[in-house]
Formats: sequence, structure tokens, C-alpha cells
Amino acid sequence: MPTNLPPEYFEAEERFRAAATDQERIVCLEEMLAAIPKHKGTDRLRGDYRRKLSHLREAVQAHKKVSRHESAFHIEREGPARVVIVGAPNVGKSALLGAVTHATPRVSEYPFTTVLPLPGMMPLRDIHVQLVDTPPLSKAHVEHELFNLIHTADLIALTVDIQSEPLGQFEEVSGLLTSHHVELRARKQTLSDMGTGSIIPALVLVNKVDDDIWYEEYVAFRDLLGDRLPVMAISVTTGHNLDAMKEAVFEGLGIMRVYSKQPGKPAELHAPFVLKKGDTVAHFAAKVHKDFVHHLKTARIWGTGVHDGQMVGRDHVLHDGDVVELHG
Ligand SMILES: Nc1nc2c(ncn2[C@@H]2O[C@H](COP(=O)(O)OP(=O)(O)OP(=O)(O)O)[C@@H](O)[C@H]2O)c(=O)[nH]1
Ligand SMILES: [Mg+2]
Repeated sequence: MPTNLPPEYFEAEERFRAAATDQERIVCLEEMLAAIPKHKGTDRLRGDYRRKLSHLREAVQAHKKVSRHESAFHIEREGPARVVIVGAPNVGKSALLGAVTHATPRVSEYPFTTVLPLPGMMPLRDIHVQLVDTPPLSKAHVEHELFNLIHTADLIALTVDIQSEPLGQFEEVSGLLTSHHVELRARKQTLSDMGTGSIIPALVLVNKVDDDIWYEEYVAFRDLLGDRLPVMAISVTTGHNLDAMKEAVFEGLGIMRVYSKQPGKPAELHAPFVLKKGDTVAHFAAKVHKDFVHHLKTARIWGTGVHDGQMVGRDHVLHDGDVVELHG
């Protein structure tokens, strides 16, 4: 270290050591470099610091790129399935998320309250599925990033407000989805289609059906909708049908729960594996352990369509609630 360095250099160096972020370190390093007299004896030192500076700048740049990529519309997946709540402004999407999960979204009587998506975990039988509240879909304001999120849904809960022209809302929202390559279907065949993006099973939730009078309106709406999509009346305010809604979500997702059991031990009834309807013993084995599926010979099953402890092969189709003991 050359000895003829001015006091400004040492001040900047001290701040450099104390710096908490790369951004601060860059500023200090620039000051240190500026304070070092330029002559042969300081060549090495200046070279080292210039390299350090360029590494720090690269790190900051790379971090910025990552941050931009991870937009607020990118929601981390959690649990076995994702349900995205979509709909026109003010229909009660956020109120619904707040009612059935621990999330605390902003709810207000004015439209366009929600500006960013918010996830929550919804208990459903003995599992939890991810529910995502979203900003409103409206022709007046199209948030393109929102469609990337909608494409990741295993089920779309299209919510309308019975008290405010529900058919118009339904048509506008499904029209916007179609123009962004999201087609709604009564039920996606299997979860393995997931990610192809375009055809997503949907459930129409008709909210604010608070009493009998609104129920009559709901019946009229349901008749107009026909059998295009499954539809049900709910009221977040009164709690009407929220449990039935969870069951409809389970159905709409096309999933089933399968419990594992080790020989000689009771079944592990608290933590089911979640599979797609139609999955077999081999699919289950792959979920339990990646290697297990290769060693699997037979399995014993307790549940639907079998007698207790029946031996079955790897192609046996499982049902919701089955208990499986794998034999390698
Ligand atoms: N009467 C009645 N009002 C409800 C019901 N559910 C929600 N609301 C009210 O509807 C208004 C809008 O609710 P939000 O949950 O903010 O609606 P949103 O769809 O999230 O609205 P945006 O975020 O603007 O798209 C609030 O005043 C809620 O209290 C319901 O079942 N019945
Ligand atoms: Mg909202």
C-alpha cells in the first residue's frame, strides 16, 4: 500500500468498509480512486480498485435485471394448486380472499381498489390451495402483466356481482380473457395440461346474493348463462355458500387426496398427497419418492372400489381418500 495517500482517501475507505449496499460501495470506491495520486507507485492499487468497481457495477446491474423480471405480478406458487380470482371492478374479489384465507386485502366500496395481486392459502378439506386476488379486469384499463398471472391458474374463479349487471360483467371479462388467449372451460381434463395456458377450467361465482330477492336474480342470470360453465351463488357478506364454493373449487381442480401408509403402521391421515383424478398407483409412488416408482411391485389399498387391504398393481386407478401401502 503506497504511503503517500491523502486523508480524503482514508475517509472514503472508512465509509467503504462501513457501506451496507453495493450501490454505496460503488460511490466510495469512485471517491477512493479519485483521491489516489496517479503515478507508477499507485498503478497496481488503482488497477485492483477499477476491477473491483466493475465487478460491483455488474452485480448491481444483474440485480436490477432480476428485480425487473420478478414483477409484482409474479406470485410464488404454494400448495398443490392455484385458483386465480378474476372479475370486473367492485364485485367482491378481495372481500372473498379475505373471507376464506388469512390474507388481509384492501376492500372498499369504490371500484379499482386492488392494484396488485395478492395470494392467500384456502383450507379445503384437509389440504390448502392457493387463492390469488387480482386487480379488476375492465376494458377501460388493461393491465397486460395480469394475463401472465391468469395463465398460471389451475382454475379461474370468475366473480360477478348480482347487484350490478352480472351478464354484462361476465361478457366483458370473458371477452378480455379470450382476446388474451385464455379460454374458459367447464373443467380441464387433467392438471398435466397445466402451463399450456390457453384452456383453463373455470367456475363462475355470483357474489352479493345476500337474500332471497337476489337469489331470484341469480336464478335468472344462471338461466341466461346456460350450461357454459359451472356457476354458483355466494355472499361474502353473509357467508352464504362459501363452504360449497370450496367444494366446487376442489371439483373444478380435478384433484384427489391419497394417503400413504407404511407396512405395520397406521395410515398418515393428516398429510395427503394431492394427485390428479385418474392417476394410478405408479403416479402416487412417484410423488412419495422419485426413485420408488422404479422399485414398485405391488400396493395394498384401502378405499373406493376395493376390499380393505386389497393387493393391486401399479396401473390401478386411485380415488379421493384412498390409503396406499407401497411394496417394492
Ligand atoms: N352486499 C354485499 N356487498 C359485498 C359482498 N362482498 C363484497 N361486498 C362489498 O363490495 C365492495 C367491493 O368489494 P371488494 O372486495 O373491494 O371488491 P373487488 O372486486 O376486490 O374490487 P376491485 O379491487 O376494485 O376490483 C365492498 O364495499 C364490499 O364490502 C357481498 O356478498 N354482499
Ligand atoms: Mg379488490
